[in-house]
Amino acid sequence: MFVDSAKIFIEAGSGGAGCVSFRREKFVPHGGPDGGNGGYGGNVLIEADENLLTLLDLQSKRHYRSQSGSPGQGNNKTGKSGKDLIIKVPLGTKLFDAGTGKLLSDMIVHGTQVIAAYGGLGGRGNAKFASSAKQTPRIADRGEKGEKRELLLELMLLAEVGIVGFPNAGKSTLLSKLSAARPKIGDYPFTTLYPNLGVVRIDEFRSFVAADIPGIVPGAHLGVGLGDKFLRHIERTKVLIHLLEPDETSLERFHALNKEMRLYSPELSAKPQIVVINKMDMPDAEEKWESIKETMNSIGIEPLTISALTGKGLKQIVWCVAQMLEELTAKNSVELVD
Ligand SMILES: Nc1nc2c(ncn2[C@@H]2O[C@H](COP(=O)(O)OP(=O)(O)OP(=O)(O)O)[C@@H](O)[C@H]2O)c(=O)[nH]1
Ligand SMILES: [Mg+2]
Repeated sequence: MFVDSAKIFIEAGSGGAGCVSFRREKFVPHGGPDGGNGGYGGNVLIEADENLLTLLDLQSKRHYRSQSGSPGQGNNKTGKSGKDLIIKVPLGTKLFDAGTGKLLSDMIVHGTQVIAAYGGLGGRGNAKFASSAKQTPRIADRGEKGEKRELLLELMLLAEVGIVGFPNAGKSTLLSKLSAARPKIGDYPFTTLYPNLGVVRIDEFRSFVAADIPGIVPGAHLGVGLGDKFLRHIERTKVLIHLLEPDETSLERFHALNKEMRLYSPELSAKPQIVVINKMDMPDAEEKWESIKETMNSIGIEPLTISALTGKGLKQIVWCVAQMLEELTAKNSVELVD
């Protein structure tokens, strides 16, 4: 199951209590205070892990607590620190404080760790309270409480390319032909119920990650179909492949999907798109193509044609995406120099 948001409670361990103790040795009648400090409480850490794909684990287990520090001991021995607790999340997870809504971190690099709740400090043992005026202190601190908070985690997939379209357009078929991903394919709408990722090879050295986004229909922003919740997974993409079936309503559908994206976020609809007419192997496709091309050209769009089923035209799409990604990278670096 694909889970892209979760709320969890985390609590870091408390510090161990300080110790009240006095040195006791034969022939030393008045040994001084030797109570050690308590150990630190363990922290709660969040770690980005490329092997995870969803936040499913966090939805089934919602409470997390790291170990507390051990109390200090006599002979000035500091208590053992509590162990840190590490919670792993998929790449692309954003961490928010659920109480304030503040973004704490964006976990995009494999292996990165952030401390989401600090463990408490250990309490001071009585040795720390000794002074010339008070040589036999019988007090020690309690350990400090560990931090606790509610965390909201939101996964936003990291893909450079998003494949969007109406249900049945062939998005999953296309992803399965371009990559090793094996999303479910079916001749009925809403076969795909959650986004799928695939790595697409351009050549020996280059590749990009593409996401197949479940079908969008008019009114998605109002919750029609699967709604527009999955559109957030293309917020980080650089290029969109807008997939259409070859029929009389292609242009209408093209505008309808763009409208849904615009309603979701103007930035989404401003992303560069490659418009692709799929299923060109169908018997009447060539016939319909002429009028589709004409209407698309009239609004300044030059669509590509493919058959995801037979593989025709797929190389061209990959090259076209590669070129666009390269141009965007070059453009960004020029902007940086400016
Ligand atoms: N003839 C033909 N059929 C295709 C082509 N691409 C996909 N199909 C068929 O169209 C149907 C839908 O394909 P999917 O890949 O599941 O479409 P989708 O866009 O992922 O659909 P949803 O997940 O429901 O949004 C399946 O029966 C596919 O076999 C194509 O190039 N030619
Ligand atoms: Mg699909």
